[in-house]
Amino acid sequence: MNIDDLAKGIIAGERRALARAITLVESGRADHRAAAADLLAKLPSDRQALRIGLSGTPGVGKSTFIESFGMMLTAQGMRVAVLAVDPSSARSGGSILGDKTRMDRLSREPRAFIRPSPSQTHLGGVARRSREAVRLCEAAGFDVVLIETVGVGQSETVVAEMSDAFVLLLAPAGGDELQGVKRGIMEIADLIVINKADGDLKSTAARTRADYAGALRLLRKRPQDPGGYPRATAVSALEEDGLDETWAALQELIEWRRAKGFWDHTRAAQARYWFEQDVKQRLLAQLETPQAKDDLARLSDAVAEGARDPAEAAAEFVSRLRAD
Ligand SMILES: Nc1nc2c(ncn2[C@@H]2O[C@H](COP(=O)(O)OP(=O)(O)OP(=O)(O)O)[C@@H](O)[C@H]2O)c(=O)[nH]1
Ligand SMILES: [Mg+2]
Repeated sequence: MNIDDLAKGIIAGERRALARAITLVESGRADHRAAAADLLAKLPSDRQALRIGLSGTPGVGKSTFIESFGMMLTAQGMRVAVLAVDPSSARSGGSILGDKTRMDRLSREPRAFIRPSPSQTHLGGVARRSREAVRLCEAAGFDVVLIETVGVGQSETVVAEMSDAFVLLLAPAGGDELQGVKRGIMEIADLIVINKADGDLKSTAARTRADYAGALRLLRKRPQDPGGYPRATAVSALEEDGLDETWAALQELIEWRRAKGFWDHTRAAQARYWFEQDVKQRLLAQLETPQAKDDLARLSDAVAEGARDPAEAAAEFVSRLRAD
C-alpha cells in the first residue's frame, strides 16, 4: 500500500481512501502501526471538524438521532462522519446490522460517512484508534464528526476527551429517574437532549427537559460555558422535531468558545491528556512482556517469602525494565 497515495486520497475527500486508512489505524500489526504513523504525519493539521460526542443508554435513540440529525446537516451542505466508540463491541455483529437499517438514509447519503466501532475489548486501544479515525475524517474535510458511545464504563469520558462538545441523550422519565444519571456525566455534558418528545411522551419529555434544565443550573459554572449553558433541549429523532434548535444551541456554544479561546485551549488540554494516557499505556504494556512477567512472579514470590523487601524488590524490577 502506497502511503503517499493514501494521504492524497484522504485529502481529496475520497471515501474509499478514508475507509482504508481507518482500517490501517485500527490494525494492531507492527508494520501497520508504522504505516499509520507515517500516514498521520503526512496529513495536514489545519483542517478542523466540529467533533460532537454523543452518548446514551441502549434504546434511547442514538442511531435514530444520528440519522435525523446527520440528514439535517447534510441537507445544509455539510459533510458528516459518524464514528462509534464501543469498548464492549463483542456485540457489534448485531449492532452493525441494526444500525445499517436504522441509519438507512444517512448510509446512502454521499455527504455522510458511517464507520462502526472496531471490535476491540480494550478501551485504551479503542480510544487511540478512534482518535486517529477522527483525525483522518478531519483531514478528509468533514465538517462534523459525530462520535457515538453507548456509555459503558469509562467510554463517556474517553469520548468527551476527544470532542469539542458532548451531548447526552436521555429518555423522557419521571422525576426520580433524574437521580439515575451520574453526576460525573452531567458535568461533562454540554447539552442534554431529551429524545422521544412525541406522541404520548411529549408532555413527559417537556417536564423531563425542565427538570434537567433545573438540575444543570445547580451545577458549578464552568469557565468554558456562556450564560445559560449547559443546556437541555427536547427532540423527537423519529419525527425530526426540535433538531434545528438543538443544532442552533450547539453552534451558539461553539461560536462562543471559539471567540473566547476555549476551543483552542480545550484541544490543547486534550492533546496533553492523550499524550499522558499513551505514556501510561506504553509503560503498562511493558509489564506484559514474558520477561517482565517472569521477573514480576519471581520477585513477588521472594517478597511473599520474606526474602526480599517490597520496595527494594520493586526498585530492582523497574531498573530491569529500563535496562531492557
Ligand atoms: N417515539 C420515538 N421513538 C424513538 C425515537 N427515537 C428512537 N426511537 C425508537 O427507539 C428504539 C431504539 O432506537 P435506536 O435509535 O436504535 O436507539 P439506540 O440508542 O441507537 O440503541 P442501541 O444502538 O441499542 O444503543 C427504536 O425502536 C426507535 O424507533 C423518537 O424520537 N421517538
Ligand atoms: Mg444504536
